[in-house]
Amino acid sequence: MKAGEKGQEMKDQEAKDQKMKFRGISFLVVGSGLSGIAAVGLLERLGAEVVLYDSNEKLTAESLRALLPEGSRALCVAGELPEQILKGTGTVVLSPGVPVDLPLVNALREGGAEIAGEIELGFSQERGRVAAITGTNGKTTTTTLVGEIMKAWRGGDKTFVVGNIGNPYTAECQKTAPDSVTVGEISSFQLETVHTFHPAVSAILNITPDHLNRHHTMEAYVAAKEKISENQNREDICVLNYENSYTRDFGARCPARVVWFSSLHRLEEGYYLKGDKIIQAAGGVERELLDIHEDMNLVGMCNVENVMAAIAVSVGMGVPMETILKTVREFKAVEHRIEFVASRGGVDYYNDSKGTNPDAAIQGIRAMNRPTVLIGGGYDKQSEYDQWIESFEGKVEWLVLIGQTREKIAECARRHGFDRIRFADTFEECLELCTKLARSGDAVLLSPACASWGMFPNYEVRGQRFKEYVMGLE
Ligand code: UMA
Repeated sequence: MKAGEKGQEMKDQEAKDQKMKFRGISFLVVGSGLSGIAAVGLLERLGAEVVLYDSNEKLTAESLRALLPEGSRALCVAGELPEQILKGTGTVVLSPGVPVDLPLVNALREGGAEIAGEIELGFSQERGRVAAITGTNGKTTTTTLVGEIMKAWRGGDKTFVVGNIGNPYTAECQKTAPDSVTVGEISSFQLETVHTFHPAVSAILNITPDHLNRHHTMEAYVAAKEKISENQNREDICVLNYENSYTRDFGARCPARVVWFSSLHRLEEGYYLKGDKIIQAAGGVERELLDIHEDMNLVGMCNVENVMAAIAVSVGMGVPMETILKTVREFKAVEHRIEFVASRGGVDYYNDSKGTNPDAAIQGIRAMNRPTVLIGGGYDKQSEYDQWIESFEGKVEWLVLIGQTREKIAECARRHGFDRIRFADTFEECLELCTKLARSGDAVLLSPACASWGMFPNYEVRGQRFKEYVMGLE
């Protein structure tokens, strides 16, 4: 038998063993969004018995079934969960948007069910190495950049970019191989349900208040983020931001070897910004890697931090520095993250729809270098807006507010002495108003400091609508 055939035989055997492990075990997948549907797909491919459940009473068993691939044997349930399923479930796979402290989840837990999620399930099938990135802001940009670096190093067919970025881990994990790399954008929601997840390199970019309606306290939110490295050891790496008080504190407790990055301080070891240059300091030797103006197409200090983190993660994964730097030089902004859309009538339009919390929106406004008409407001995540308003620093000409939070933000702005505020009832009205208010030389920035829910299904649709409007302007 040739070596290739033997390898294939071993792979087939492994796949059979995995199927045996799952055969007959009953799984309850909660949530019929992206994550839930992909989880059902994986579990069925592994031979497990699956119930797909969604608590949305507007859905029906038929509408859930229509979301599944043809031939799926999963039992579909919408609305109320029958008692016998509640009691007879072995493992529950929660979608990230389902809170882990719901009465339903507590009842399942008390009934003896194990609670897992997309990341845990995907990792159970992982055969390669994993780099995992979390943080309140910058996750998508950093994950995308690391993904591009890995593709340049290992090739597109050996690189999988998964998780919160919108591509469920469970859809890709079976394609992984011993020489493949998985790059995961992992949210705090997803980290709440990991148990054995063990990345070779992890990163926490920053932690600032967000999602407090879900996690309730800052302590719980921070604890969820820290779970990214709970199974790591000194052979693994955790990349941390030296300038964030939460991540700096975590450095002392982190089970992995810490690699720091800093935009403000010179570091003995790690990556830091010196003037306009990103420096690598290692073993007493300093190397100038990049000029942040000449070698980067991304704007804002947040992106300098993202690039430093991406370099640190990639070096940790073993990528040669030349491959990393070449990719960074070619990398353009991620969609919806301080994305330049177009110039119309002398006004530059920027789409930062991913600015879904005050801290992310601060990065957006900081990146502007001219008078700005700013669009804010949306779904109420019980955030505080004071620091965001303070970050306007005379740059914001008008604040145009939409959505559930508009009164709360207006009140906060007035407390800080800012009253150039206008309200709009619809997104269209808001966009037309911005075009009227902006003068040649100004910027219009959609960076709302709030989630889009209530007016849009997600921030992508909000950003897309903004871009369509701008592109339609004369
Ligand atoms: N549902 C229930 N019971 C509940 C709550 C929700 O049955 O108590 C059902 C809803 O009726 C709906 C489904 O669950 O049918 C939605 O599940 P979901 O909210 O987890 O959404 P998915 O489409 O599965 O997308 C999820 C992530 N969503 C959230 O975390 C809210 C996506 O992140 C992620 O890309 C995807 O899995 C793949 O991993 C989005 C997100 O908004 C981008 N993330 C937050 C953020 O970035 O701030 C964390």
